[in-house]
Amino acid sequence: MVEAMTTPVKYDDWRDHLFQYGYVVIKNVLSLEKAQYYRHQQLNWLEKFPYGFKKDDSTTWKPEYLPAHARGGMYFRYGVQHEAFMWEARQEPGIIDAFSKLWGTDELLVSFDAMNITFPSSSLTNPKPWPHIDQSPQKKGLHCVQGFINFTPNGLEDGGLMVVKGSHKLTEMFFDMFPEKAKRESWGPEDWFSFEASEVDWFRERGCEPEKVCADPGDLVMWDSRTIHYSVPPQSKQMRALISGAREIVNLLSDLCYTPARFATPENLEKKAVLFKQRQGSTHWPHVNIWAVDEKRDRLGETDIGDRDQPFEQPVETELMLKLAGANLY
Ligand SMILES: O=C(O)CCC(=O)C(=O)O
Ligand SMILES: [Fe+2]
Repeated sequence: MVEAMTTPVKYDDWRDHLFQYGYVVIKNVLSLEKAQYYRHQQLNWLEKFPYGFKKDDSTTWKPEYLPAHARGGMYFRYGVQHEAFMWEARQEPGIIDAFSKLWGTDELLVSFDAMNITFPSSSLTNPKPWPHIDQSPQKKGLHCVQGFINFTPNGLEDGGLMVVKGSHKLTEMFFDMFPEKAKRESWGPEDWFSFEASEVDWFRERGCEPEKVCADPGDLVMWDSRTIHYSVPPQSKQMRALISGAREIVNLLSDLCYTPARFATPENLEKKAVLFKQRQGSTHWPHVNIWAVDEKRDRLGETDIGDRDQPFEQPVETELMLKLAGANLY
């Protein structure tokens, strides 16, 4: 049985905000220099493909010059989840400390999740909100807290993560009231539910308003997987007024999610270790939903000439990394 966190006490730190509003921004988990280093690594990664992307030439910040991605900037393929810099980021002490504090243990697993690089060009963005939660309506209580480490300035106008503030406290009530909705088909994973706009209104009528989450480079954003969330594109007018050089890149981050290793069954740990050895990406979840992200192998409707299933730079396998990956036991 998977353990869910019980209703928390007051901590007098960022955890109170997370539990009350369903999300939190933890400031300066990485230094500005470190954030810039990772931003550099991400852009270099895009330049390694044979599609013509150049980080210093904004005319190439378009899908035809970029590896295949989803929703304007989420990269799931090409073994990116296991690039050396992705693993370096996942082992950052500030990030591990935050998740250890949250769960009350430093024996954690980490997800093999996507990387996000979203450029301000409107052709890259998906303007339609896609409000959803990443925890199954069948699961009770808190099972998963997701996060990302942010590498670029991200203000109100810059697009990025929207949360429906406080909705994590009402999702259970929503599915109790409308049990037939919980059975609605979704695109695959069990731990996903997509809301219609009228359903989000149900939450708004109960005081949960959508809010743009703003963050500076080096900040860690965390949210309860029961909090309704989606991403929004930059509002282009304001964006053009703000842009200069590399700061035109509005949303550059790595998705991160850690949960206690004891949440995983031995079977899931084994599956996770296999995915890790094969350098496959998986879902947002570290301890369940362990399967390879099976994306289509084409790009812009054609055979992908830059397709690959291994990272360009293999990560150095540290003891911590092997434990986070489920390959070594705690
Ligand atoms: O782009 C974002 O910030 C949100 C993406 C998302 O839904 C997720 O990471 O679960
Ligand atoms: Fe999500």
